Amino acid sequence: MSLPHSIAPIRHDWTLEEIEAIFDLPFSDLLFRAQSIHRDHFDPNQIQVSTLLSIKTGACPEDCGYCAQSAKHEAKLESERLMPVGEVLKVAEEARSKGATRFCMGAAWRNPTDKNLDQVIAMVEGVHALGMETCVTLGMLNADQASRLKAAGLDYYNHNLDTSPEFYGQVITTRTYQDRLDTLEHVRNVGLKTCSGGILGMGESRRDRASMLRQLTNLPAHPESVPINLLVQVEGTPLFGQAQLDPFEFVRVVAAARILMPASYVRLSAGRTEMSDELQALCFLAGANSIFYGERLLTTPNAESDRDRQLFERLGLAFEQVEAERTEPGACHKHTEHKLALSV
Ligand code: SAM
Ligand code: DTB
Ligand code: SF4
Repeated sequence: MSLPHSIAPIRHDWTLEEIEAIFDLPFSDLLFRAQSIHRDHFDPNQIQVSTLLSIKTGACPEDCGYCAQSAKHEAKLESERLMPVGEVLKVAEEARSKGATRFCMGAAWRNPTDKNLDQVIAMVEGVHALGMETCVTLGMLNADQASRLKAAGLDYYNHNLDTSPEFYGQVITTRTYQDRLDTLEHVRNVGLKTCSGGILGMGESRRDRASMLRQLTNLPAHPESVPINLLVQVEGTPLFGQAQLDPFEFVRVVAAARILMPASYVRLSAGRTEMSDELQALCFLAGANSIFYGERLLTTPNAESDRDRQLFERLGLAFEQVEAERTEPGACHKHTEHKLALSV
């Protein structure tokens, strides 16, 4: 007779030492633990699929060392003004017809002005009316802007911590770590779902990676979505030419994120063009259950959709479709399967 299986509690009090011990586990033990926790909360063969669109590109006043869109760097990039609502909705409709259930819109702003926000709100309402989940990432928000977005029907706000508090100053100097935590607090306070994660491969140490995850897991509520980006190296940015991260270290971070935030979606985010199919499969095994799908991220190419469809088919994975009734972390997620055939 097998012993009853107890589900690990959702915790917000992890110490750095505990998290470092997770990172130090033998690889197979780490993956087994992550996959077991994953199965307590999710169907392991379903992947949430989001499509990303840059609604306002480049000329950003911030100096994030990884980003092609900073006006402070030499990256070759055509700046574009805020897209008209109709054009955005056309792209969203196309993404929906290919199987995406969430549409994420990104703008290269330090923070939106109230006039900017009026236009973004029209986009959110339009995408919502298409029956898709909506996500925006617009930089820093104040409390009032967060509640306006909530009232417009926005589902998620993406705002990444990017790295550990200790390493942060080597990557960004124009806004503080506390600024980011404050924006996340405004977003949480109005009942928007938070999407927050970071970037790996910027020259940070394993301790920094553990420390970043500690910040995320010890927030008052776990972000519902945790994007783990592999740095996309863009010529002209300060971080171009960084040494490549050991791919197994990337998988370890995904597994640790799954263990620390059991009921959150962990997104295998930027950087998939540089990953083999085998590495992505290991990430799914480690508990990643969300991807960006579609040919472009914001300013750089994403993995080809054909390749993704083939990979899903080879691995027996399906696009997840969230039912109208939404669920919160901690509850068991309710999904229906979205047949891949629909997306071809
Ligand atoms: N300007 C807004 C902000 O920074 O909050 C929103 C857009 S910004 C491009 C969103 C996130 O994309 C960043 O926080 C960062 O984590 C990620 N990102 C940007 N450039 C990247 C790159 N080259 N490689 C990996 N991730 C990147
Ligand atoms: C996130 O964590 N990754 C996305 C999204 N949130 C906005 C952005 C990735 C950007 C990759 C580089 C580019 O295309 O400019
Ligand atoms: Fe601007 Fe966002 Fe890029 Fe930073 S990450 S430079 S805030 S667009």
